[in-house]
Amino acid sequence: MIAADIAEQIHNQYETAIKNGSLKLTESTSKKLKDSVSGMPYLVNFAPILAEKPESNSSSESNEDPFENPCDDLIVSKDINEDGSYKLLLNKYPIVPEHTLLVTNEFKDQSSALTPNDLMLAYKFICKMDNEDENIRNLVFYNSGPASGSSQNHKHLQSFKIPSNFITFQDKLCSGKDHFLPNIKDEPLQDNKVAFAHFVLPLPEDSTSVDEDLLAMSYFSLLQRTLTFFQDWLNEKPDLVKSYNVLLTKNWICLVPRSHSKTSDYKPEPKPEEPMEKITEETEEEPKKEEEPEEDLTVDLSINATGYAGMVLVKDQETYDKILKNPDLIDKSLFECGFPNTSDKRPNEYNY
Ligand code: B4P
Repeated sequence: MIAADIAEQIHNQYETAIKNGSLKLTESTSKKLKDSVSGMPYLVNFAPILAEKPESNSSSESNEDPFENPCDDLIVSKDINEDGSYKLLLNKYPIVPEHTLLVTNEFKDQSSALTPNDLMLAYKFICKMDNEDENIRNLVFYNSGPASGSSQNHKHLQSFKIPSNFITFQDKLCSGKDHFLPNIKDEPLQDNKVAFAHFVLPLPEDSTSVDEDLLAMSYFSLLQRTLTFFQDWLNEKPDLVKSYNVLLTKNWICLVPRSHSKTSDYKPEPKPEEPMEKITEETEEEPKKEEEPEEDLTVDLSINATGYAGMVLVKDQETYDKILKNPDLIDKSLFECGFPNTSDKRPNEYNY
């Protein structure tokens, strides 16, 4: 059982850790943007100070597992579920306050699938943390596999409050829809206006009807579709390693298959060569039109699960400026780090 006052415990521990210098909130500015095609809302967090740090905030420099013996100030609970399975830690390097980590007490691999117990714990945690009267909603996410954006191999789920007044595209997709399990007739929800593949299921409004079985069946039905990509792309891209993001709120669950953790790893397919121009015997040469320089559409983004809820972390000024000028670059980046949207495709036999 998760303690009834867990939100208060997190708050108090966070204050202590800040006061003692065990945790430092990285300064960032945030800006709301919208995709011009899909209308997908974005919240871009710009944290230039992170660009100065090594690629991962983790203690990977020492190859140590930072979650094995965490500093006391970061521990909210050593046994959050009162069954020995999970501890609750504060994120040592947050950019939003009270960002927490649900970490397995025994070492488990971050690429392992979520268990019914993991899912139920995450859901119960959200139920305890959400506060409808105060309009507080929480997101739990899981970055699994090398291309998912994860930097730590010790199994952990993460959670923070969804910024107030931010509506994710999954919220819109699930609005007014009842919970269902996918079958041959009803595929998981997928917004056909965004470029990247994702699979979403609405969860029951009444939290008392949500149990381990319902969460596990929802998760595994989405996981099956997610893993189909790695099966299908095996011949074309044999180096692909199974990676995906899980996003969970009280209202929905979403899985996103991942091909790259950052945009700089993406290599576009080479364009087919232009046919050679015919040489004609015309005498008068037409004056050559001055070619407009092509707009530079490359951005440098590392994307984890939060990106696929529209919350994007930007570390360098150049990328930030480009995104402010052209917010549609976010959808392009989410596509490059994911797989093509499949909402117009009929399910094949692998999906079942
Ligand atoms: P992972 O799943 O492995 O990786 P991640 O969240 O993508 O963060 P990463 O470490 O790659 O950092 P990034 O520059 O992308 O999670 C590992 C978690 O453990 C991280 O949260 C990390 O901070 C934390 N951690 C590492 N060592 C620790 C220790 N000794 N004790 C406690 N916790 C430890 O992102 C920088 C920061 O911004 C990360 O905290 C990230 O979670 C957060 N972030 C990224 N996108 C965000 C968004 N859109 N909104 C809010 N926060 C965001």
